[in-house]
Amino acid sequence: MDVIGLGETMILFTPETKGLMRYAKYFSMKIAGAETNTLIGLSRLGHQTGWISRVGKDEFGSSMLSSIRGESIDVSQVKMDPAASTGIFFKEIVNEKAVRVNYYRKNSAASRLNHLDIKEDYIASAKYLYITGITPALSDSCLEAIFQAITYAKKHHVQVVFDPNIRKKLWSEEQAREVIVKIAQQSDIIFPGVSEGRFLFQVEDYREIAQRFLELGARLVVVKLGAGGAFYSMSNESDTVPAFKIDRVVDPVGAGDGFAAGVLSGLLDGLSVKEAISRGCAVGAIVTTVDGDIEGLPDRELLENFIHSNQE
Ligand code: CKP
Ligand code: MG
Repeated sequence: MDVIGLGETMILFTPETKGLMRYAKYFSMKIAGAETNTLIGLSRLGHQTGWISRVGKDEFGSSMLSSIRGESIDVSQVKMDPAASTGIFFKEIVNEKAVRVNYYRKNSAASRLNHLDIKEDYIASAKYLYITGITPALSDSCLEAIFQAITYAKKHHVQVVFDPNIRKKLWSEEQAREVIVKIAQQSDIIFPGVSEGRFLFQVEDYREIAQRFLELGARLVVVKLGAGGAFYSMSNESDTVPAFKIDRVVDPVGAGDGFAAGVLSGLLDGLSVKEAISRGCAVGAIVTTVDGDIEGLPDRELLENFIHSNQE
């Protein structure tokens, strides 16, 4: 296995029309969740991935499982929980600049994930463990599950890759700060955004943000700068990687997950860190040009064509 991810995936409803969702009559149904967005991105690029989670024993859970299995992700560690429902959320595109996410996920099946759901052998079989700051915000048992997975990863020299993905709707600022820092202290690779660095360390400069994460113990920190590309820092090297140009952002949600998929794919392929991050920028950019969190994730051919056309 190349990458194993753990976290909640939800059914995503998007109104067919833009504007306030209170006026929407028709919705399209998709699936989305930060960790599986990344795993699907990796799988489309040919890497072996697995997902640990729970879904409800309901129609949405069945639909989600077959979609994710259909993306060639191993779902042997996903339980169908008869005691709770699959989480759902709505993505309201009010206008080009205002995209709002409305969750209906409290006490969902995935929030009942616990440390006993994490199998040591399974974690040990991966090169990378991919986690985000969303999972520990879901419940105490999810928080324990995250730390259990990290413990097994450390024991078996599996690299821990962490996207802070701070969701203020899910927990208090104090809790978020405390837990995100604790996870960062155990992570090898971290993908923060500038606003997350600002929130955690009260500093604005992306170089400073990277430095703070390095001091917590990470080996590689990649700060996402959106249209400005990315800045990475390691003990002996740091640099800025330019972004790819796109005509128009159709839907920004999922770009960070696509970015993570691109970087990990590059590292798995043995590219240099800088080249891997450039692949991350490319995948993140492509994702924003398509409506939906996973629909824009490219396969190798689409990725190569995009990179090529940007170089012309
Ligand atoms: O940070 P991103 O826009 O890349 O993440 C988007 C995902 O998991 C989205 O798919 C949603 O389901 C979520 O983040 C979340 O729980 O907010
Ligand atoms: Mg993100």
